[in-house]
Amino acid sequence: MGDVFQECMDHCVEVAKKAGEMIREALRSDISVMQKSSPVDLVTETDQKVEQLIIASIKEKFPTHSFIGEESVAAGAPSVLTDNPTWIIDPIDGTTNFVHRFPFVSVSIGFAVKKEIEFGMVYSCIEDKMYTARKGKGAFCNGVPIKVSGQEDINQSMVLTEMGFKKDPEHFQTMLANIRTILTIPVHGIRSPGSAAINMCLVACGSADAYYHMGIHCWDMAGGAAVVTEAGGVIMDISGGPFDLMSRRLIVASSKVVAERIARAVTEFDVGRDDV
Ligand code: LIP
Repeated sequence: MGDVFQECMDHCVEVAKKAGEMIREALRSDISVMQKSSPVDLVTETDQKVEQLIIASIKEKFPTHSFIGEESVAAGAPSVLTDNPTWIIDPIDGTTNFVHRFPFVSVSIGFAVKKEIEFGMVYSCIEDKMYTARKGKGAFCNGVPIKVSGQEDINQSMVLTEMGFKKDPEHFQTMLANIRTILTIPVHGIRSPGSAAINMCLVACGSADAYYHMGIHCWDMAGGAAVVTEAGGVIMDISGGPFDLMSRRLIVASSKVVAERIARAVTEFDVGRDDV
């Protein structure tokens, strides 16, 4: 496919900038909030409009490509990754942050070919930070190269995770117990910025040393996975095995030793898959 990928990536950055402008504009007006699967699973008109804008713009330029978009899947579209070039889109990663005007809100887009991520982009649109990465070509924030901290000592690590309400009481207890286990290793601290994609970029630029999560989706992970990998980070499954984009869980870290330490510390719970 040669440098069609670069063309795709340039277009991705352009459309994400437009999406970011739309999100910033929406933050200046009233935000109407709707519920999805539960009172803490939110969607706004802006999520839907931004996704439509992104998909329409990409479809016009690359009509044969496939899409997996958070809001399209919520509306019944399939969430299956095929070999076809596929854009994996989260129009607003951090919707709860957006609703509260908590300033970590991103547009996340990953581009996969034959199920391998070729490039990723995360636009933290309130901070105006554009993270980009293409396979084998490094990771950047606003055009400046970034890299992970390289931290190998878990005791000196800043760890990110998210604390969502879990309907299954056993899952909820396990999530809280995992936080306790990590804190008592001990680590320097745990933070929850509220956007999976931004969390991965924080590890990518060395502001945090690790991030783990069970229960997110491929659209939360695809863009950031490219960024953190190209920044020299390690990405793996929560079990310590290979990362699987459709598995709804991951660990990213500044080093293999930190990622493996987290894998040993956390207890898994079943979160299902995106593609079943
Ligand atoms: C969100 C993630 C966040 C997680 C939420 C949700 P959304 O994505 O980025 O880290 O805690 O459960 O998945 O729904 O705002 O795109």
